[in-house]
Amino acid sequence: MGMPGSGKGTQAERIAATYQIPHISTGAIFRSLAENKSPIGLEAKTYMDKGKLVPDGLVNKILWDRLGEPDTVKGFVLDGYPRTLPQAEALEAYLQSKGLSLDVALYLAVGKDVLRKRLEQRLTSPIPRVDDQSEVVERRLRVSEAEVDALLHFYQGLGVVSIVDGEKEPDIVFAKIQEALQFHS
Ligand code: B4P
Repeated sequence: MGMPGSGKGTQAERIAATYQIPHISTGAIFRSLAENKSPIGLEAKTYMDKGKLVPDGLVNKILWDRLGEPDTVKGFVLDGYPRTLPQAEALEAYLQSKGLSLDVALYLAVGKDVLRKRLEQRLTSPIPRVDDQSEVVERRLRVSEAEVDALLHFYQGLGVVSIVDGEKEPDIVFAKIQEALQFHS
């Protein structure tokens, strides 16, 4: 969990590579579906390009499809999901129905000024994202704040949260994440 630009994608990639489990990013799935001009992808793109969250029903559908694939049997790292309280509740119900539970919910804590800078820098990458333009970024930060707080509360209630300082260098952030994973496993 974390605000846009907090490094969820960056760290989830490392977790997946280190623990040999699939990295499931709802944002990346939507971007790839949109690139391939699939109807779900094009619908999701209309929300993403404006800095809005994609509706829960649409996100849950693609997530259940992905979690049903055989490579998830030994575990998985979710990146960018859940992003709202109804998604968190839906995920809990889904996991319970499969006799599974989350090991840990990681929260990457990063201040807004640092987030703005990171997302601005990502605009200069070879494939810039429409949703990293400054006016869209402001909306994403606004939209995300209450949602992230609600998620943090929800997972604190389940006793599975680890808060990691996401402002440090990526290697240091990852070392802290590994400590948290060890603690919760
Ligand atoms: P995402 O694809 O999840 O992307 P993000 O929140 O912008 O970025 P992330 O936190 O992964 O940061 P990153 O590692 O890239 O979401 C995009 C959109 O998809 C959403 O706005 C929404 O519309 C839609 N969506 C996705 N999931 C959804 C859901 N469940 N429900 C509804 N809608 C959904 O890092 C950002 C930058 O910082 C990078 O350039 C990186 O190199 C840099 N960086 C990372 N860690 C750093 C560090 N420690 N120090 C310095 N720089 C760092």
